[in-house]
Amino acid sequence: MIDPKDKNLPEIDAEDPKATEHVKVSRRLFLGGSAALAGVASTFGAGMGSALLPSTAQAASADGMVGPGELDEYYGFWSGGHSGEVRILGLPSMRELMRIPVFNVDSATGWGITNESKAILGENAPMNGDSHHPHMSMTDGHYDGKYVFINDKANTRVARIRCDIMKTDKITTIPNCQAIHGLRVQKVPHTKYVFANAEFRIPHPNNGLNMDDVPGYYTLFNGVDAESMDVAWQVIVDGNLDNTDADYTGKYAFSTCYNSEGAIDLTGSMKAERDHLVIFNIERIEAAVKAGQFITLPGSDVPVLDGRKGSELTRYVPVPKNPHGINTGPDGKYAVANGKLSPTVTVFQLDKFDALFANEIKPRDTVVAEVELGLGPLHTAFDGRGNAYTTLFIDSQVCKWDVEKAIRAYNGENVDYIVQKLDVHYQPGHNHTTMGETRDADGKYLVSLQKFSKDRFLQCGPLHAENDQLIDISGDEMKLIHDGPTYAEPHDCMIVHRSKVKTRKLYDREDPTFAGTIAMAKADGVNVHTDNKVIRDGNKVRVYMTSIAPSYGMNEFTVKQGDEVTVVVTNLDQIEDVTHGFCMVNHGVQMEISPQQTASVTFMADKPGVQWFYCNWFCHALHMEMRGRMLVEPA
Ligand code: RUQ
Ligand code: CUA
Ligand code: CA
Repeated sequence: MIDPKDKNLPEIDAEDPKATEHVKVSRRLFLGGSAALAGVASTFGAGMGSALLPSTAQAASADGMVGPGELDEYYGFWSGGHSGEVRILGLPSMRELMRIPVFNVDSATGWGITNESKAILGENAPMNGDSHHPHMSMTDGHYDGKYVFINDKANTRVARIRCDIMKTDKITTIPNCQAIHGLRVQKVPHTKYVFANAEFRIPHPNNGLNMDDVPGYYTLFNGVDAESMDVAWQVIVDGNLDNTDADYTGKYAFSTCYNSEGAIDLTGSMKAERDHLVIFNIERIEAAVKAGQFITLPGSDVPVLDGRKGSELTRYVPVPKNPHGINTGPDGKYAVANGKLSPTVTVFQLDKFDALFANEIKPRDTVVAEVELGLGPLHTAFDGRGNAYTTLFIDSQVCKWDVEKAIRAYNGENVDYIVQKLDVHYQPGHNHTTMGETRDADGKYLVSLQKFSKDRFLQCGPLHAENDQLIDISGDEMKLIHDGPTYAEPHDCMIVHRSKVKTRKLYDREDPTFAGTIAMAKADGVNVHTDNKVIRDGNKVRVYMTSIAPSYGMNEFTVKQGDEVTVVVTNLDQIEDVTHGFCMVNHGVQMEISPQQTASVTFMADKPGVQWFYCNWFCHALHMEMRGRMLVEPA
């Protein structure tokens, strides 16, 4: 299963007894060292970073078991739903490896507390979020390991995570709309745009003067520039926007709509037998922007184009009924819309879209199959062998079906297109296959994300975990191999082979996420990598300190009551995994400082007397002793 030549494997050769011994000795020294104490720190110089890597490098066995110390084959990126974060799981073990705070406050890392994270979040940013759809940037339809993008339905934002450090580095609030839901990337030729659906229709301008003009409400489809994270353009649509996907030519993106009725209540949004898929012609949108055929809406200068029915920028294809997920197959031939209130999926043949936009065929001529699978189809995944896997929410099943056979059946042939139905527990929403949203779909595993776990786990009160199940799809039959409880509420996930992801072990000292802090230090005449200094600037005090396990470069500093204090800590340790923290007791601040990182936090020194600060990331045998005093002189 694992290629020993895989560049991503640890540098230490597990077969080499000396290397393994080296690891053991280093680990013992590092975690247990009671001799040498402070001196231990200085023995960990540069070049020993690899000493802490696992000593074994076998991966999963065929049944999905990944033993202690063994590495997973895939990174899974899970949205955190209304927790607002993104989580990284290893597959097939389903072990949670990391959490990436995005639209939430994170006490452990100081996300939402540090100056660096506040600069990314924006001043006065809302600190809640609802993240649904994580998707990695692509080049020519392959994951390129650069970024993961994620929507925030709660506060109409799109965020970007840098995959080299697995931290959020940009967040954009989308103007003129409410609730970004569906999000996908342009797959080909590369991710120039992140496509983002604004779900809810609102009046324009939304100033309280036209709230009763419900037919006049509208919403917008957004193209966000993946590099600058600026909104490049917005397209007004009929109906609302639910999920979205893109094709493998780079020409089209398409979104489902469940409220073509334009209703403001539940009954109204279920009236029509068919809603629609709206297809966006990216080239025409770009040309229209270039030609200046746009308006702007109050409050932003983003070009806004009219893509309502009759526009040359869009086409509307009727689809039954309140459709939800839209998923492009890895061969680029078809996309599947999932019927939700209809037991059907609708299969679009993507190479017909050119003819549709040339007015040579009718919208429904792009549909090559519309077949029944079961109750409540929500999302579809693919294995790269011609099979599709659709979640059936109401039936609590995953339905495996053969796409080509479904097309033949739709054309009147007597073939059975359903391959297998597997019970899942319970009520699945999204599902995802390994590499399944790229050209590299490898058909090994399917993850089915269930909204309910009911009796699957020990009870923990009225609130239940969700249940993410791992299914082996490598053979002819789907086999359920793992139950994975998750906290509220992963909506979606995305599974990337580990060969696609290259992370840093230490920070680059010039990393842009804290470049502003280093520039501030320079202006103060401070080199954060060598200096321990206190700079007074009126009633603002900037405290620059280094850290090497197990001590800060400064044992104490003195300020006056009422000062605004900014503490900047630079972690000089060069050993992988030796992260320090900084917590000022009774001041509501703490943060992570990983090796070679600089981080800062600002607070009011409003209490006179001795105020202890300490390191809150376990870094050394003398971690408890890694502390110091802020001496606050009374006003
Ligand atoms: S949605 S359960 Cu927010 Cu992706 Cu379909
Ligand atoms: Cu430094 Cu704990
Ligand atoms: Ca509807």
